[in-house]
Amino acid sequence: MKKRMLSVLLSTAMVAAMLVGCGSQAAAPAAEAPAAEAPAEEEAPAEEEAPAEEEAPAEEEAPAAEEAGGLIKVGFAQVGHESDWRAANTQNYQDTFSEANGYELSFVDCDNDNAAQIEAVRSFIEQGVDYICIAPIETAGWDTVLQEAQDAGIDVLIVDRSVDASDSLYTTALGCDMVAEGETAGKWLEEYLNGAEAKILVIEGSVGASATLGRSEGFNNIAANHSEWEILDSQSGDFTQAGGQEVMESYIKSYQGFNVVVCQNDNEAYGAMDAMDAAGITYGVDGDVTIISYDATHDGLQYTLDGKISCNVECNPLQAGFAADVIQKLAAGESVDKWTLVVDEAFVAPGIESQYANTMSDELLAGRAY
Ligand code: GYE
Repeated sequence: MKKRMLSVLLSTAMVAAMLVGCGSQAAAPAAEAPAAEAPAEEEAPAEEEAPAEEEAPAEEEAPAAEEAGGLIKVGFAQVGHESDWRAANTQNYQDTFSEANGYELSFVDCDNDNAAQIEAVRSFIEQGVDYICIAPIETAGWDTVLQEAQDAGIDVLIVDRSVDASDSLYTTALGCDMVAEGETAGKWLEEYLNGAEAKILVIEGSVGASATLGRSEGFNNIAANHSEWEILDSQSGDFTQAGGQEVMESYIKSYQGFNVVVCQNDNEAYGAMDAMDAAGITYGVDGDVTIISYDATHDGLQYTLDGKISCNVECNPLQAGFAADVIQKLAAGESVDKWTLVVDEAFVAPGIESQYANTMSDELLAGRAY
């Protein structure tokens, strides 16, 4: 049952990660983590050292997990491994919820299978973990298993994506505002086109995911104000490069004269660019088609710096520190906010000035570790 007596103080870096805003500064903890050495398993290596952080409060001491009676057991039901964003998010959880930091992490890669994810949560309940983090593949279908966790007295954190279920069924949620991300993309396009016509193709993320639903809703909110914009089609590329390529190849066969492609993550954009390259369609600031992408991972920002992706709306994957902060507070018997927003920015290619986005530069790219 619930084990709230643990009051292990987190390493300074974990706490500092919550205190700084997200955006590029929040990249600091992962940037300093030994990402290349960490195995793709439940636990980060014991030799991993917590990075120093100047924002850390003075009273935060090194973790005293053993004295406090053992490691905090955390189960994490991760979406899968569909994208570079996801890989960075997984690495960040494995680095943060390490034994060295006072945790025993049970990590399950649910491979984008909703039923498998619900079963993973059930097995965490059976194992009697102290806390469960769920990055929900889809928004729907969570009521029963969340009720089971609540009945078992286990705090649940809904992370990254959101669920339809009542917030009385989980302890807290954290992540980026997907609707706001979609609106940022739409407002940037509005500013960029400045009244010109747009024939838009959208490559959506995974069906039923809040990241997909929110980004579509936000973009459509802005598109609704523009009779000169036409969304020709909107289909799922499943947040993968192969999916983005496949959808773009079929769009190229079906549509002519499109001048905007919105990819709901960077990996889809890579696939869409491959498809356009093969078809001899030019894109980017000097091409016929304007590409908007989301995530702003390192490679996505490289393409933005190169002028191939015109606008890239960030979604910060370095969210584990926020989850650790919540868990530490709960372990100490403190109350937590129902929702923690991870803030994002947006980036545009050199030569574009925008009130909604930073113009890419070598310096901005150098600060992007994932
Ligand atoms: O944009 C995509 C990943 O849920 C915000 O999932 C996340 C999304 C991210 O596969 O790359």
